[in-house]
Amino acid sequence: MPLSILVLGGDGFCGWPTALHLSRLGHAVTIADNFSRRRIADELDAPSLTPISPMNDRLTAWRRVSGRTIDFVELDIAQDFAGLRALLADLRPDAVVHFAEQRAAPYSMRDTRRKTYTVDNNINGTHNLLAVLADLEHDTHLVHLGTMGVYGYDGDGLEIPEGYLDVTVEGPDGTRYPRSILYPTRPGSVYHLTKSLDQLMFAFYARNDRLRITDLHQGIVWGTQTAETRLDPALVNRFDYDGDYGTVLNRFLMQAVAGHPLTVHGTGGQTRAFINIQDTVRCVALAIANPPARGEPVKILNQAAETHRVRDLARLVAEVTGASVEYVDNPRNEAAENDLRVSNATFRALGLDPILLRDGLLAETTEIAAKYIDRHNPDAIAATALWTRDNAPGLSSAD
Ligand code: NAD
Ligand code: USQ
Repeated sequence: MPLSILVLGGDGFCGWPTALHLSRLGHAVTIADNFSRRRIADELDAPSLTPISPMNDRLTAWRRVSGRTIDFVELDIAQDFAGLRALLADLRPDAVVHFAEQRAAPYSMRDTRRKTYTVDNNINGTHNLLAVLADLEHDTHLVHLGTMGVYGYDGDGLEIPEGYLDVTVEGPDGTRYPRSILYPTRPGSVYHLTKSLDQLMFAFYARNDRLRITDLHQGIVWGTQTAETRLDPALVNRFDYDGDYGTVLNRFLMQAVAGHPLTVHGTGGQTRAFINIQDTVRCVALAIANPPARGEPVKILNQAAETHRVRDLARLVAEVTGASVEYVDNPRNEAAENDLRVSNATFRALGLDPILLRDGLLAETTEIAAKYIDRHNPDAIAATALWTRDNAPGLSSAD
């Protein structure tokens, strides 16, 4: 059944292809975005490697190739509460997909200004949205893009469940109390901290106002294009490669094309969860089609296809492309080595058959990087945001 869907943050890397996919499925889609991602790219002198058209041109191209219309509203959901309320009151959407947050961990750790910006933007935006949804009582399903990183990365091989941990606590008289608790968070950056705080706000509004909420704990997204963004050059998705917003695998692929050594942080022993952008859009559509019932706890799904160790990724990209690998001082404060096992049972049960690295799409992303490599700023490649002063180059934690 066609739904009315509002995509917050629909000009971004995940939001834009998701909006197109939902439109192609026949839903009536409206995008709201404040263009902060484009402004921060200018501030960092690191525009997307792919040329991103103005929103009007993107939407005109979509109308031309699909015959479908997507509406757009320029709106800051963290700053303009009245505007957000008016939009939701007018649209009465069946679902809101919430991508509209500052999402780079390094950017959130740059300095106090970026730390407070990230908290103000992400926490106010999410809370404004929840407060409006509770006030309007339209029974809108909220689908939020969360992150695997809230669980922390010092795992010892325990498979991370989908959001909740079933525990039994023994009282002083020996009585055993079963509880289902939110999996304890262990954020590794101010950005990941905001995602952990989001979780508490969702739990509160699901319980207090019976909001229907799905929180998708997504792994690191790689790739660029989807079936819809390939349809016209003006629809191309963004490709961030800089030290703040470039995610590790896309960075390695771009670095290989640029003739830059692959920048492995520390020993490269960090294990992370990954998902291709094409599966991001599929998962969001599946989540919208399978909402929780009113009064249910927040539905938390792990949105990840596979896990990899960073040095193994570098080795794979080096083998495919002939690039060299450089082990650089880790600017972050993170475990040097960790294992990671993740349950993605719900999406598997809903029919997701995810794209894996071995499926050959690395070559496609490399081709996109090669096509636009002349647009890159070599000064933007290095990761310069330090987690603590102890991470300054040449200093080890023993210094
Ligand atoms: P992005 O920065 O490319 O897109 C975010 C969009 O939201 C941008 O267009 C930005 O302008 C907009 N935005 C930010 N604050 C806003 C505000 N206050 N009001 C209106 N619009 C605002 O990021 P992305 O990679 O598309 O990530 C989207 C979501 O998915 C984020 O919440 C992120 O935490 C999550 N996520 C991303 C990844 C990844 O690897 N990219 C992985 C896991 C989770
Ligand atoms: N890394 C390198 N070399 C690089 C860049 C990164 O070794 O050049 C390492 C980092 O130290 C880290 C790992 O690769 O250990 C992943 O870094 P990343 O920048 O790809 O991912 P991260 O900072 O975790 O953030 C990204 C998105 C964020 C999302 C998160 C999902 O920017 O929005 O929430 O992935 S997750 O990691 O599962 O929490």
